[in-house]
Amino acid sequence: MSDLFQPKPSDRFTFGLWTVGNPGRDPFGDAVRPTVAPTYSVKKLSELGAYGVNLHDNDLVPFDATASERDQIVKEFKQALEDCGMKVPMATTNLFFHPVFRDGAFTSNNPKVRAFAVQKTMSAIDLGVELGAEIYVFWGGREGAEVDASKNGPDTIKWFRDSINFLCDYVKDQGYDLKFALEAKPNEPRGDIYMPTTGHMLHFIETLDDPPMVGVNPEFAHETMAGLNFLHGVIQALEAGKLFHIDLNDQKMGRFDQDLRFGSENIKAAFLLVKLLEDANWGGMKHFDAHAYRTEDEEGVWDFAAGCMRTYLILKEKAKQFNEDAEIQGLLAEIQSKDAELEALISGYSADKASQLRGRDFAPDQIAAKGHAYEKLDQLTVEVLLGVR
Ligand code: DIG
Ligand code: MN
Ligand code: MN
Repeated sequence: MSDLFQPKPSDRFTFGLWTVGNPGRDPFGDAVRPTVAPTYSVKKLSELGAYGVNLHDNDLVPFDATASERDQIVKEFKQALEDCGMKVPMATTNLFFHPVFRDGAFTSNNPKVRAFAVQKTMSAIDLGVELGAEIYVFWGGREGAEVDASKNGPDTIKWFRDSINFLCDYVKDQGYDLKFALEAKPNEPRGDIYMPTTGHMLHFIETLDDPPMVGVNPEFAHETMAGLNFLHGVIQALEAGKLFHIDLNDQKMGRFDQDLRFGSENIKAAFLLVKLLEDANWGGMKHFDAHAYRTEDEEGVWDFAAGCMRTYLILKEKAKQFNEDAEIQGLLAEIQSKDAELEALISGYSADKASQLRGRDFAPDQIAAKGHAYEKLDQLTVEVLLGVR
C-alpha cells in the first residue's frame, strides 16, 4: 500500500479492545473467531500504526477477578503498552454485559443495582486513570426500557444525573485529570435507550452540577440508526465545545447497530466529517468503535483495522484537495455571500437596529429568482471523491 496513507501514531488513531477483539458473535450465531489477548491487540495495532487502545474495565480485567489477579493483569498490560509505545486515551465501564444490569445500571428500578453501578464505575475510573486515560466515556446500553409503565420517567433522569454528578465529584476528590463524554444510542440492546441522541445528551449535560467537565462522544452508527445526519450532531457538539471524543464507524440507515468499517457505506458523509474535523484542527482521538464482518478470520480483522485508518487518511487528503480546488472555492465564495452591514444589523439587538430593519425593502421575489448552484457544488464534491479532479 502507498506510503501516503500509512497511519502513524501522530495521526492519533485509536481502537477499542472490544473492536479488534470482537469474536463475531451475534444474536443468531456463535463466535467465529477465537478471543484475542489484549496484549496481542496492542502489539498488532501498534504494528499497523495506531496511537492507542481504549477499553471497558472488563475488556481487560474479568468481572470476578480478585484484586491480586487484577493487579497482575494490569502490570502485564502496562508492559505491553510500554513495549509497543501505545497509549490508553479513553476508558469506560461495562455496565451492560452482566445480567445484574438487565434493567439498566444507573437507571435500574433496583437501588442496589444503581449503587453497584456507581461502585463499579469508580473502580473502572481508577483503572482508566492508572492506564493514562484522560477521557471517560459513558454509554448507557441498558439505560432504557421495553415497558415504559415500569418506571416513573423523571426518576430515571434524576438517577442518571445523580450518578454522573457523584462520579464527577469522585474524580475531583481523587484529583484525577479526567473529563466525561456521554455517548447516545437510540435503541439496542434495550427496546429504547434513554437520551437517544447527541442532542439529548447536550441538553442533559447542562442540568449537571459541573457541565464544563462533561461533553459527548457521538457515534456515526448511532445517530445514523436514528435516521439523523451524524455530521450535524457533531457540528453542534463541536460548536458548543463539547466534542470530547468521537466513535467513528459506518452504518446503513434504519438497521441494527452495524459498527461497520469507517467509510465503508457512506463515503460522502465520511468525507464531510473528516473535512469538518480536519478544518477545525480538532485535537481529539480518531477512535474507531467498529468491528470486522462476521465473515472474517483474524487476517480480515487486521484488514478491517488498517482499512479504517487508511480510509480516514485518504479522505483527509481529499479534504485538502477540496480546499485547494480553485473552481470549488470560487463557487463557495459566490454561494456563501457576505454582507457585513446586514450581518451586523441582525446580530445584537437594539431598538435602532429594529427600526432600521423594519424600514428595509428586501425585494424577496428578486432574491427568490436566483438559484444556489448546489447541484454544481455537489457534483464537483463527488468528482473529488471519485478521483477525477
Ligand atoms: C458502543 O457503541 C459503546 C461501547 O462500545 C463503549 O462503551 C463506547 C465507547 O466507545 N461505545
Ligand atoms: Mn455502535
Ligand atoms: Mn460507541
